[in-house]
Amino acid sequence: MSDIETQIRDALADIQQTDSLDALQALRVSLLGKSGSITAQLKSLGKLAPEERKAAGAAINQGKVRIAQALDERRGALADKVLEQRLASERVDVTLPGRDGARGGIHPIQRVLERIAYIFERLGYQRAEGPEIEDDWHNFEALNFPPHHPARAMHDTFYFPDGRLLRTHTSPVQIRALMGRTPPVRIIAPGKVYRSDSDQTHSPMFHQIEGLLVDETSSFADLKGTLAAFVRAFFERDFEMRFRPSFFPFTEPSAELDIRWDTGDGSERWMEVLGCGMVHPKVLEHCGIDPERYTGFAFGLGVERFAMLRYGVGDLRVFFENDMRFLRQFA
Ligand code: 2NL
Repeated sequence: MSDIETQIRDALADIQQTDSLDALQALRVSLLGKSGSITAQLKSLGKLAPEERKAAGAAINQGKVRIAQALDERRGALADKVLEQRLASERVDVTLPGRDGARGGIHPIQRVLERIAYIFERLGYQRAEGPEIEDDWHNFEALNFPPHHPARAMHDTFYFPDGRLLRTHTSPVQIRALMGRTPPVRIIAPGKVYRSDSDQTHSPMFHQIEGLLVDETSSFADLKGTLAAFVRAFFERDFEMRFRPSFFPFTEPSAELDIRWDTGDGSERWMEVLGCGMVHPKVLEHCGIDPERYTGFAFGLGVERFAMLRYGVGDLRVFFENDMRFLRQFA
C-alpha cells in the first residue's frame, strides 16, 4: 500500500515539474499508457491476497484519477504559457504609423472627361452610359448611316463574328436614352469608343463625349451659345470661334467648331475642336419622337484632343503608354 502511495506522490510531483507539452505527453504514457507504471500496478492486483485486493484496487484507481486530473491541469497551464509566449513574441504595435502607401491618381484622360461632363452637368445635362459592344442598328442604322457608308467598312469598325461591333462613337448611348424618354431631354454620353485606326494621331480605343438636347424650341442659335459657353468654361478663357459647315449623316445642318488657338510661338491658327449639328429628323423618328413637334441639337468631341490641348501634350500615345514619369505629373 505505502508503495502505491509513494508512487502516486512521485507521479504528481513529476507532473508539476514537467515544463513542456511534449514531455508531459511522454509522462502521461509512462504512467497511464498500456505499459505505464500505474497500469502495471492494476495488472498486478491479481497477485495480492484476496483480502488486500479491494483496498489496494481502490487506492490505485483513486490515484489514477488524481494523476489524470493533474495531467489535464498541467497541460492546460502549459498550453496557456505557450500561447502567452506566442502572443508576446508576435506582438504588433498597432499604434505605429503605417508605411506610406503609393497613392494612385486619376488618369489625365479621365480627369478631362470628368471636367467636360461636369461642365455640361451644370448646364442641366444628365449623364448616360451604355454598352461598348453594340449592334448595327444602334451604332449606324438609327443614326441614318446609309448601308454602304465607309464608316461601316471592316477597315474602320471592329466587328465580332456574329455581326455585333465595338461602338465607333457614343451616339448609340444617346439613341438608347432617347428611346425611353419623352422630350425635353438633355443627355451627356462620355465613354470609350473604338475604331480600326492606329498612328501618331489615332488610337484604336479613345474617349468621346457626345451631348444631345431635344425639346420643342431648340435652334442652331442655342447650339452655338451652348458650345461657345462650354469652350470658354473648359479652357477658362475666351476665344474667337467659328462654326464651319460640315456633314454628318445624323445631323442637318452640320458644323465643325474651330477656335483661334495661340500656338505658343507667337502665331495663331484655326483649330477644329468638335462636330455638331441639328439632329436629323430621321434619327428622331427612329427613336419614336415626332420630328414635326420636336427639334434637337447634338455634338461630339474627342476627349484626347481636349486633354492634349489642356496639358500641352503633342503626342496622343503618351496617354496610353502608362509611363509613370508621365502619369505622376497629374497625381
Ligand atoms: C465629331 C462629331 C457629332 C453627334 C456627334 C449625335 C447623336 C445623336 C443624334 C445626332 Cl443621338 N447627333 N451626335 C452630332 C454631331 C457631331 O460628333 O466629330 N465627333 C468627334
